[in-house]
Amino acid sequence: MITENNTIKKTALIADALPNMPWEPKPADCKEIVWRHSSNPVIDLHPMPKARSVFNSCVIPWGDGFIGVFRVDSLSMDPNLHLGTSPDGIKWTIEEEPINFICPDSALGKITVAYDPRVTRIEDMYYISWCNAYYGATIGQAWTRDFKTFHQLENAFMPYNRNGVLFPKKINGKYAMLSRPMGKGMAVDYGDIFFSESPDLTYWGKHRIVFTRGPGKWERVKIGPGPIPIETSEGWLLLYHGVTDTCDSFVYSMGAALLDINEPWKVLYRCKFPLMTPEKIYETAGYVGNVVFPTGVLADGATGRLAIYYGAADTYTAIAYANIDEIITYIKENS
Ligand code: BMA
Repeated sequence: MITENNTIKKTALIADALPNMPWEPKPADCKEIVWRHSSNPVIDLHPMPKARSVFNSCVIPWGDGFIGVFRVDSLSMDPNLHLGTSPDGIKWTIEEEPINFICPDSALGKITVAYDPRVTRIEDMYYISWCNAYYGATIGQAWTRDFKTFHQLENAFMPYNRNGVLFPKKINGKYAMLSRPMGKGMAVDYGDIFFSESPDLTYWGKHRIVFTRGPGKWERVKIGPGPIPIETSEGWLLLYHGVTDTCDSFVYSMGAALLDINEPWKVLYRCKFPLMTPEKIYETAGYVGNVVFPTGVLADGATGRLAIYYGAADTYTAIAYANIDEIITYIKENS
């Protein structure tokens, strides 16, 4: 962005330096805002004996490397959450067995179906949110300090809801979450992004609409928050998925918006174009073709680099890169 005295105003990424995160410079011939890792997918089909596919997962820095909670679809196609570790954010070792969550109340029920996890660090605590099954899809929650013992919390909302994404800091003294209430199954009567707050992660309220589907065709069927919001000097950067319909299926793309820092239900800018649509073979062909589904992001506060982890075609895990300045400028110029 050019300011009045003709200098480039840089967007600050409010994040620690992360010099060891995956990164590749933008190829010289690339005209896009977001570019793909050259050896995508980073997790291929059948990465371990009991897994059919690993996708829609979330990674964060941990020690000298990285750790993540992964959506693993088993050989029987049942999704569950597994822990994974990596020295470089690219080569992942994923545990064969699902995470064993300590349940605080048997009435919550055993976790049988769990998918699309997000991991949020708030101070020295790590919170996991995911799509849980409790008489239908809702938002499961848990915490850990060490990634060895995991404590389940109450479900955040009543069914039906998906894509619960916790902000990485309290806002006005409260935990803050974006989610996407929705009809049963694949019903698409509605599917818009809401904000909610909670004093204790149990009682969620003060629900506010953030934004609704459309108007662009690429996001006319439903939308949902993606990775945890990214704090910048210009507001919260929200990457999200937008879904359209074609004559035979859905197409999932990645969009972006900038939300107010103190009142994140207020949208400052919303990009009218998707930043990434399915185009590589690993995105267009798989168990569910034409899906890019961003769920994790690594950010380097020193350089403004982003590594976006996304599920491709409900089959693979892939990475794309972006630069915070370019994304923010693009959103503002195309909102
Ligand atoms: C959504 C979720 C995601 C999935 C997507 C595309 O409703 O089930 O896990 O990636 O559909 O199939």
